Amino acid sequence: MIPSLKNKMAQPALAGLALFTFSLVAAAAAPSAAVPVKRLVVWDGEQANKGAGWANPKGATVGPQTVEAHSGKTAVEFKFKGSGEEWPGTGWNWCAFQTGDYGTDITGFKNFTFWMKTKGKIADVQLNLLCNGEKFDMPEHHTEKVSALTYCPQLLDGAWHQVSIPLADLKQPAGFDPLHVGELQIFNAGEGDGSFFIDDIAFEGLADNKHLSAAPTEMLVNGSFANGTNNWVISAESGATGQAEVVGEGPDGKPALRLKVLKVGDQPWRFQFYQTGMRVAKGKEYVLTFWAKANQEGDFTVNCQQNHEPWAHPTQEELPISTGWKQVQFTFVAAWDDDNVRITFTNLGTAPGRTYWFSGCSLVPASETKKTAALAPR
Ligand SMILES: [Ca+2]
Repeated sequence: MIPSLKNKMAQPALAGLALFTFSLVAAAAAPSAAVPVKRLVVWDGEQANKGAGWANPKGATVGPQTVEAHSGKTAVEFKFKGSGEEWPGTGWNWCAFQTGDYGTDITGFKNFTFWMKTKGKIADVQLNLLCNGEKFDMPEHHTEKVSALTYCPQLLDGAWHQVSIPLADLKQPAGFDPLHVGELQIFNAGEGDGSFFIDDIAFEGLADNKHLSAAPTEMLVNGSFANGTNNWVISAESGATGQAEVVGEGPDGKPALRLKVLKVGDQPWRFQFYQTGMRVAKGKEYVLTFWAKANQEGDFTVNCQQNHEPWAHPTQEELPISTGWKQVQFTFVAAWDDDNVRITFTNLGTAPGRTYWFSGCSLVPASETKKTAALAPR
């Protein structure tokens, strides 16, 4: 019998369920690059060490430990004891059960993979993936379960093994959101008394999906601010000071970067924020889209700038900002072939007390069409 796992988080009274949260360093599990990557580690206990879990039945535990690890010093241990009736199980959520726009976009990947070591009496290792919902654990969409033993028959021999499962085998039900996957569920389907050690949870391999390769490539990392201010630089200098915080005050409660000017410097641009490291091609058009508002009407400037000498920024635009959320688009044609440009939101340091909110930033190539106009420096 498979117990109903539906609404398990929404019903904390469910007998035997234990929820474990770990406020480890909220380090970035963010994708390491905007271009398609061949491997994305979502949890390894070291660089990507955010996470929280639940375990069932009563007495079972889950959490990071440092006795057994595949990488570094840390792996998750799920320790359980139970009869086959109970299907001892756990969920390890690498978004730490954050609600909203969290989770991993798995659409570009071919395989789900992790390292595992087992100890004690084990019956089977069934697993599936969960996506995040708009609210905490709702809707709870699971892929179909598979047995890890199908992919790694020697898994129960007590040594570390990599288990690699084609995502195509983890069949997604209607409504499953592959853009926000956040949890590995894993079950000992049968009688058991032992431990699963899990480390280096990752997605690997590029999906051979023509439809996806035609989609625009997001060039910003953490443009949504879902990972706080990771990948962004907030700069106040020459006397300018300010406060920066990521808050849930964006459109529809999404994360927003809130910047408050405390003191202005000698120039408005002394207070700015930016992201670096994008590659642009001369003559190619790019579209920056974001949401913005302020506590007073005014204007500010966005540009695409070289992130090195001579810091040229021929492509910039002064934009109005109002007290209500507005989605803003800044289209520019790259003036150079350059693999280290930055997108800067600047001229923010105009008056003490002025507060800005930015949310949902995205930068994509407009098309492959070469443009010849608008290349003249201003
Ligand atoms: Ca590790």
